[in-house]
Amino acid sequence: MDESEAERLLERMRGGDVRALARLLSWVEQLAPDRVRFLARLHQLTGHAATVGFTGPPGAGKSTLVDRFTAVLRGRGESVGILAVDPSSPYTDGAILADRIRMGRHSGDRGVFIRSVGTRGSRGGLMRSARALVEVLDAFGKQWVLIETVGVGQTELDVVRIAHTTVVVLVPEAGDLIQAMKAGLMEVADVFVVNKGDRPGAAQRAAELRAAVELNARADGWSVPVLVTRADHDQGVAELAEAVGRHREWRARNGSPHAAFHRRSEFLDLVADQIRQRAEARLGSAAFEHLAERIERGEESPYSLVLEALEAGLVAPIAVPASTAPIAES
Ligand SMILES: Nc1nc2c(ncn2[C@@H]2O[C@H](COP(=O)(O)OP(=O)(O)OP(=O)(O)O)[C@@H](O)[C@H]2O)c(=O)[nH]1
Ligand SMILES: [Mg+2]
Repeated sequence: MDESEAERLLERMRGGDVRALARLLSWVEQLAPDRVRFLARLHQLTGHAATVGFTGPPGAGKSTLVDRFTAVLRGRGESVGILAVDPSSPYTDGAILADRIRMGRHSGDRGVFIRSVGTRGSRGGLMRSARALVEVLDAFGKQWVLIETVGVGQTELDVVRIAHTTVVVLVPEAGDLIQAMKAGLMEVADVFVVNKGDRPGAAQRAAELRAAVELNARADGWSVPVLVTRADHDQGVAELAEAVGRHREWRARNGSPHAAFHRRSEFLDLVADQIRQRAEARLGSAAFEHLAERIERGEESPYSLVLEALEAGLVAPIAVPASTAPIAES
């Protein structure tokens, strides 16, 4: 697929064509140089969707909660896109991890679009793919984009940073809270949920979390709500939707103090991606092969060969190809 075909798909997608949406998602997921210009123009069509990240340890009930949250939004007639991000999963291209994503009930609902994203090599690569996917769903017209991550590693924290509001889902078991704190979840949570409220210790865990939240009062002034839910029985989900709504309004008024920093570091990463991809595109050229053979022999310093490659312009960024027609705002 080339850029002009992507634009035709975009037009169909803007008209509500879900197959065009699915194909575009697959295309932008790989942030190849030829897709970046398209994304740059697509970005002008975005900024309307509210994005919510759900993270927390495996099995905490994130998918169940996303599913019930989706039901609340659909009850209000609002459209929803869901991204299930699993860094450890080899599945890509929209393969749905059916047993992981307990959202079967929305499968016949045209107002809900579910997509899963698997590994993308580097952790930053996955985050940037996920952001591109969110932007496509936003441009499609989804009013909400929910992002579920599996696990609580650095990748997951990076991914939830894409979201305007981050919901951290824990369970009553004590070890979980300690793990969460170690993993840095205190810093990313805009809303805490203690799910599986039917289990012993839920109220105590919530009280501990509230104390921790008070102790770590946020510099930006948002006071992080702590909710107890029982997602499988639909309990506490309306309160969660209310808390997310409140955070969204608060953020619209106050902005996010971290946003500028994250935008800057993400920009640098994108630049580095592009340079790397362009450099890789030159692998195999005669000049590069000549250098590579010298590196393989191991007789010369790799550092001096790097300098030589740079000086020879072998890895220098290449001019960006000419643009095609601009995307019409509609
Ligand atoms: N007892 C109880 N079980 C629940 C509750 N919410 C969800 N579950 C169950 O917990 C299990 C895990 O739920 P999921 O929604 O798949 O959890 P998850 O966090 O998405 O799991 P991963 O995506 O694998 O990390 C399922 O069997 C759910 O039915 C709850 O409030 N109480
Ligand atoms: Mg899940």
